[in-house]
Amino acid sequence: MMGETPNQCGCDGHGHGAMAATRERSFIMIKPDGVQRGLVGEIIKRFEQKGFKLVALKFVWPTEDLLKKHYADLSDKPFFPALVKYMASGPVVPMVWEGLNVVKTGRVMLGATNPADSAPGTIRGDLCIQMGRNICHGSDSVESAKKEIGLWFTEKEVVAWSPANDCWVYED
Ligand code: DAT
Ligand code: MG
Repeated sequence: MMGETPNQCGCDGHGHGAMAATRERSFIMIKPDGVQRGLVGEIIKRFEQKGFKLVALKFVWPTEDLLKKHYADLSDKPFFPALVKYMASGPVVPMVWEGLNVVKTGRVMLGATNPADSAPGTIRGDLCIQMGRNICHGSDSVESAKKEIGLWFTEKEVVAWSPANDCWVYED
């Protein structure tokens, strides 16, 4: 017969992952080359298997206007026009992932901006070669994550939900 605590860890199934710190969000986007090379599943798999929670995802061919806003901080850089052209060259997969330290850990999972400097085991270290084709974007701070999520998603498109396995990802 089932006891009063449905989960083996003794929780009621609703207590885990509820702390504010576990609700940090990062904006992760598979770039056009990641889509063209069939790496969508591989990149999503890494965030999913890590234990982060997917709270928003879409498949969209972005406009140059949106990409200029997304990369506004880099608008003075000489590579900016080529960056916007590359990013607008095909569909992308923008996503929001949630979890403890997801911004910082997401950057570690991505690897360095230049794949030549990215450690093996990272997304860029394992799956790409050149900086101008580095397959995936990840927010570099909680503040820029908020800005980027607001650019790519409406509030309704970001979904609050409790994964069944939270108990096994967070101890409290
Ligand atoms: P990251 O994507 O690691 O956050 P970033 O925000 O500094 O790096 O730059 C955005 C993208 O622009 C980056 O993924 C690849 C490209 N880029 C950055 N620095 C570059 C450079 N020096 N030459 C060419 N492309 C560059
Ligand atoms: Mg960046």
